[in-house]
Amino acid sequence: MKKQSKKINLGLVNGTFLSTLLLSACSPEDVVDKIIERVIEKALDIEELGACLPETQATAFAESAVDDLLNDGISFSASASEAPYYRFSLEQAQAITISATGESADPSIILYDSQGNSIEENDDFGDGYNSRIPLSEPLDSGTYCISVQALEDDDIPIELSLKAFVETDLNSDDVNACLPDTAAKTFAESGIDQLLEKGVSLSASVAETPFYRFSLDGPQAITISAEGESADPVLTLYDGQGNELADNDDYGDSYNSKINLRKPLEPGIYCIGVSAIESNSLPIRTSIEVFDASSIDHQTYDLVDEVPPLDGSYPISMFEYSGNRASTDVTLGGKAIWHRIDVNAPSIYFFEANAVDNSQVDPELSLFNSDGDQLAYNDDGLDTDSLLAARLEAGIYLLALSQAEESEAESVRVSVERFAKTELD
Ligand SMILES: [Ca+2]
Ligand SMILES: [Ca+2]
Ligand SMILES: [Ca+2]
Repeated sequence: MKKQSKKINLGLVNGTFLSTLLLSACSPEDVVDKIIERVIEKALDIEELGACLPETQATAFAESAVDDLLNDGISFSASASEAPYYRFSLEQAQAITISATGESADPSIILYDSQGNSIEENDDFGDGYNSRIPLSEPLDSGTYCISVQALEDDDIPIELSLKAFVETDLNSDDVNACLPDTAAKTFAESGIDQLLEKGVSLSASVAETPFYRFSLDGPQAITISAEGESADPVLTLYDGQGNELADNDDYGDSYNSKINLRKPLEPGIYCIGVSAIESNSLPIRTSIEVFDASSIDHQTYDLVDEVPPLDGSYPISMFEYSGNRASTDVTLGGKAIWHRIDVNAPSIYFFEANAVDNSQVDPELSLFNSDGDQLAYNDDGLDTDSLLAARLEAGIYLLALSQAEESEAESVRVSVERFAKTELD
């Protein structure tokens, strides 16, 4: 599914706010937390919904108490802008579960008592973006209110439901996780280390085989691929305990998936989950081979699908600092422009990308560590310009400047400002 993956979106209102905060700094940790919190709020443009007070207008779940309806459950579907509040009453104490479903809206819910005191809240339950409040302890009889907010899009319908609590509501319904007892096909009887050079692969539909298990006897940097464009595969890698390590839906310019693990996996047991967006009955070829940096197409760096290597085989610029600031004008076309940042001591960094010379370019910034993990991303901080804040430990980082909307090659000024932690003491 071609969809921009959800990224940590950090932005800032303006430099003034930052300077003020930094000058009034008393404790660096506090300041940074404040800045980052503020930045996240601004970037996500979250308007705090007020508490649900007795006089607050709310959609009623039923004309009278909902007790008799809980076994079957009751639900409403409406966007958060249409129905931000729901009210219900209980004649007797009841253990209930409240759910809000609509992943693309990214719901977040709060349960209030009749006076507007919040009892419980949830944004994301389990792996996805849906919300759930499972209350194993019965709620007393009385009137309650639920607020529903959409963090992503408040015009997308969210299904809000209320039903009797059952024990399994406490489990995240991540049916896709590969747990130690999950049935899975294996690539080999034992460790696949010796087979990686040639690669191992198996072909099956998701309906036949949703999981593949393999083990490594030594540390190995590997590449996992799933091919079958008409099925539109999605790959997820789990460790032996079922913890998710990495995932990918679409890689490069296709619907196939690929996970490159340039940092070697430790010896142990791993499991690959293969799902499909289009079809569970079409075959998908799942393979594992040794990771080979030279096999990576430069286009994946141009498109910010992968972090380029630091060996000089791909152009990466360094900032030229004057004091703690650096700024450079670049011409940004269809390819990302990469900068390397060497951090010697824990510091706070601010990156900006601004269109200059009246250019119409819409820049975006992504920050990665040298393992290729994305640490921060911002498209629009102020207008369409980008702004990123990050607290960085010593190490090597990479900043990608790219176009959010493809346009002609245009001028962009990319700037960086750093603050050593000690300067904030
Ligand atoms: Ca959510
Ligand atoms: Ca895919
Ligand atoms: Ca932008």
